[in-house]
Amino acid sequence: MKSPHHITPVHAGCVFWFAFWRASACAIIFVALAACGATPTIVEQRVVDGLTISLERPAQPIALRDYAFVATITDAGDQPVEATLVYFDFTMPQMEMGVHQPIADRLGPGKYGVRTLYSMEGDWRITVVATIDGRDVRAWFDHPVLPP
Ligand SMILES: [Cu+2]
Repeated sequence: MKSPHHITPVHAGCVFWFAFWRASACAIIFVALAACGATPTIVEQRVVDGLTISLERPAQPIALRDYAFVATITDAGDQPVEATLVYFDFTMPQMEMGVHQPIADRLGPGKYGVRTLYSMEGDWRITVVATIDGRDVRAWFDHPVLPP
């Protein structure tokens, strides 16, 4: 199976949905290429302590552009799980970067989002940190970011 990072976005007509799945190390990936003009996004899932944390992010992000990032937390019964605090920790595993940990807004049941940018190109890791019942649950998502 090809890496989702090597998939070329396809625009056929005005609305084109492309979905595939990959199961490896508890990860299921869905790619959705939405209506014309919208930034194609990718949703990746991680299972942590019986909870599923998914992150929707730009499919092929470019540095220094503003994007929406949305985390969704569900339990084993697929019900939304509320967190008292959710933040997104943006790091680069291969280098020391300034701390960038925007606190997410609650968008709905079990749904938390931020708008922010990647400060440079390269290999990034977004760690979603959710405080649930007094403990921190973490899920991380690695992906490359292209130069502006
Ligand atoms: Cu860097």
